[in-house]
Amino acid sequence: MTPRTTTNAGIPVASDNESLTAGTQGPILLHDHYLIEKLAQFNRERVPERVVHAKGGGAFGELVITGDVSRYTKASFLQPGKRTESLVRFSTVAGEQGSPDTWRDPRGFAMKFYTEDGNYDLVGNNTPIFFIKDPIKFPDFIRSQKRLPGSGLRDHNMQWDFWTLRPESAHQVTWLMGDRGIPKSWRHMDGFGSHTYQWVNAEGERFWVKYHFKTDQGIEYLTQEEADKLAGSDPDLHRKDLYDAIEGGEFPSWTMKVQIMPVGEAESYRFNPFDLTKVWSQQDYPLIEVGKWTLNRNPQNFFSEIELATFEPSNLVPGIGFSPDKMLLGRVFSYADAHRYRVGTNYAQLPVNSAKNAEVNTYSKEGAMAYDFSGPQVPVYAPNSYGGPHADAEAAGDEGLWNFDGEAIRAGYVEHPEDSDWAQAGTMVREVLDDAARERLVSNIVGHVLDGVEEPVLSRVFEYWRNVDEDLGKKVEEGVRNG
Ligand code: HDE
Repeated sequence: MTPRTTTNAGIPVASDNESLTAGTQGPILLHDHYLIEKLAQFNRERVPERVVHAKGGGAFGELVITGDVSRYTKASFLQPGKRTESLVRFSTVAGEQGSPDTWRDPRGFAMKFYTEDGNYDLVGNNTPIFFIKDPIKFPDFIRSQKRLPGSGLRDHNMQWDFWTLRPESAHQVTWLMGDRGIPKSWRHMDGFGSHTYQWVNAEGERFWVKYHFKTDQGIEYLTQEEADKLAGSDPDLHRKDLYDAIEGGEFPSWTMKVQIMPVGEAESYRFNPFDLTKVWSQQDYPLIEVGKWTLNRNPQNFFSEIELATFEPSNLVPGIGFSPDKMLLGRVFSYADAHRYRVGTNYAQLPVNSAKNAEVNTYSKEGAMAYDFSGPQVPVYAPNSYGGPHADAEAAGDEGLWNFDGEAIRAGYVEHPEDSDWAQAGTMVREVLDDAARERLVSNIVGHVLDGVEEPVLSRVFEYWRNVDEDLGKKVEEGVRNG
């Protein structure tokens, strides 16, 4: 026997097929409140899409710590043998909700760990670097990747105008235009925390850390031609691939590793270790295995568990802290602000976002859709004499502080000996890519530039790639000139 349809208030309804009218051809009656409820609710079914990373998908899983990094961090969920429930949302960056999964773009790799010390969010991408190094550029950067103000069309000339005017973008653009720019699926790509974070161990010693999630499925990518075809025939390819893999019991996993830098080495390192457009060489700081992260449960409801899922770099648990990476510090404000706007003041009370394995004793009160509340005996202010929650600096850890001084200034990062906007991109082209990958990189760049890039941007594109690598630049210019 199927359940009875009711109104939102649980009252049985007469029909889902006929509206209430005066006689068979009379006017619809205003007191057909069920008709009104259905139409009014329907008008309000969408929340604003994410201003970036709008198109995505996700799943639940768990992190199991198989290594021992206790000498670097006291974070409880990172101790040997610990098992922590997790949520991930993968996404593209510039496309709107209806855009194809196979557009060339970095992929969001947003992880939430429901730890006993509260939710830890590691909101990364499938690349270890980013296009810019100061958050003040982010709105400009994103707008240059989206749509022209007049026609509402995407525009490669606008993209290259921005990139060639901000040379720090070269490393990330080299990644983007190469094979990693279009992963075959979310299961076949690595994830990165990207930023430098701080780990603090039980003795209060501090380390700089970078996170890597190496796919156990192997790295696989789509060529531009394959991706263009699939954008039309199967625009939700990646969302479907992950869902079907998990439904079929083929649980994708990643091996979590970290690079560790003792805080004292940062100042003399050959690259500025806080500059998000740079990586730390794995010769200098080898990867250390931490654990196994497996996805093994699909969402029951896409809207409530994935569309309304919120991740914030400010959700750090004791034993993990911030770093002088300005991009990370800019994000600390932006994400919770975005959630208050997009989902609502009490977004953290939604089941998918709630700290399900920790006790929440917050003084946040009321606000729209307040669903959770403390008992009447709990004071709504601190300090108080009536047993209300108290802040505990010891438990909170030192939030990853660091030494700094100086008057307020607007400046770039301190240049380290080998810092340059081009060096690491050039190293990647010459030492990481093989001949075939270099050829595909040239062809992807040429194809992208031929689609609408014009002077004065065009000459800057050729100079940009010559700065990355002389031979690459030459090939790009030849390809475009003969295109
Ligand atoms: Fe984001 N980013 N971002 N971003 N980002 C958002 O938050 C922002 C950056 C990333 O699946 C927004 O909830 C600023 C780097 C992912 O729900 C917003 C800056 C990296 C997701 C925002 C950056 C990311 C977002 C939009 C420059 C990789 C999707 C909606 C300082 C390390 C998370 C939202 C999900 C989403 C701000 C740069 C990754 C607007 C200000 C670098 C994976 O708050």
